[in-house]
Amino acid sequence: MNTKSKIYVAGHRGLVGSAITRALLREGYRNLVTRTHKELDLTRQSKVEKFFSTEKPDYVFLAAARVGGIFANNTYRGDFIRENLEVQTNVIDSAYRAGVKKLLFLGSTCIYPRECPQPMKEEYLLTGPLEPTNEPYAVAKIAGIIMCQSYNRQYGTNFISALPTNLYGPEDNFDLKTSHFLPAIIAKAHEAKTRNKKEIIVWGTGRPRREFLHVDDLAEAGLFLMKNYNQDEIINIGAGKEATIKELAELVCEVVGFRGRIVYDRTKPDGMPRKLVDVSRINKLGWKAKIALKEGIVLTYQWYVKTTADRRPQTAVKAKKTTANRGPQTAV
Ligand code: GFB
Repeated sequence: MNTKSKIYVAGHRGLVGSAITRALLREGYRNLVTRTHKELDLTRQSKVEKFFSTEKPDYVFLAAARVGGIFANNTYRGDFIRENLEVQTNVIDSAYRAGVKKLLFLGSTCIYPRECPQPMKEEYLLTGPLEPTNEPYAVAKIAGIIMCQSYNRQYGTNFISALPTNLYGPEDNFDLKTSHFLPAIIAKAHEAKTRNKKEIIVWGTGRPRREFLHVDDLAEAGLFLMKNYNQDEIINIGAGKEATIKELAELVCEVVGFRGRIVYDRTKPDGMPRKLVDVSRINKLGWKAKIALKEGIVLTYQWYVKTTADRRPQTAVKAKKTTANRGPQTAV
């Protein structure tokens, strides 16, 4: 991949795709191809085929997906499996047909077994039952990985798959019904602080442990793998550190400046007990995460206040249609 290569970033407006686009531009890549969801619906096979046969990109970052937090995954189960299967099947197959030199497919660490030994090594995939709340999403993502590997074996393509841990950063979704944990707590703590509320509600017991990676680190890793990794096997991308939901919620409240109570709603699911990835494979290749968690949360909160929070004074749940609040379809 060189600065003149034609690169298609699928899902360039989402959390991941926008970070990859920023990283590519920072590194001098100028021949980027993007399409908004309105311009190209990736669930429509014939449209995707036409786009690829016309544009003929050299490289593809497949960052388009139907994504969301634990509630969205568990509620829109049919949409999550259908849309992800459609989008990834259309893009991967069209990329092969159009002669794309290399494609990066992004999975997620929630596709490892629910009771996976920790930290989760790449070889633990498909060794046990999945976490029920995100099974449809996980099955779709696993299908995408196997599809890339199968195309490599049968057609000689170079389609690689990486598994990022839980991500956060600018362009995240802050809608409380569909968002992931970190943006949800930022939005809740900010609203409580600005409205002088005494408490915020955090779902579950606070006991699950999560690892978080700033999306700009993920984008750097994505470019690194596009340049340096040509293997069939999946590869983890993470920070290699974890904390409990309780510790993380307290850290977010500290950054936001909310000093009230944190109340745990135990009627809500905890999801996977732990999800720490083993990052030794990517570390050995020469990539390491750089952005410390607290620094990353500060940057994300600043971005949220600047772009989103001030425009939605009513309630944090009724999100307006700003770039940050397009809900779970953001990346598609
Ligand atoms: O980020 P999150 O929604 O997804 O939830 P997962 C992480 C943890 O935060 C769970 C707790 O234990 C939740 O119970 N939590 C506490 C909250 N308060 C909140 C809140 O207000 N909102 C949310 N969303 N969570 C997802 C998968 O799992 O991970 C996806 O469902 C995806 O498929 C993603 O792969 C990376 O980390 O549990």
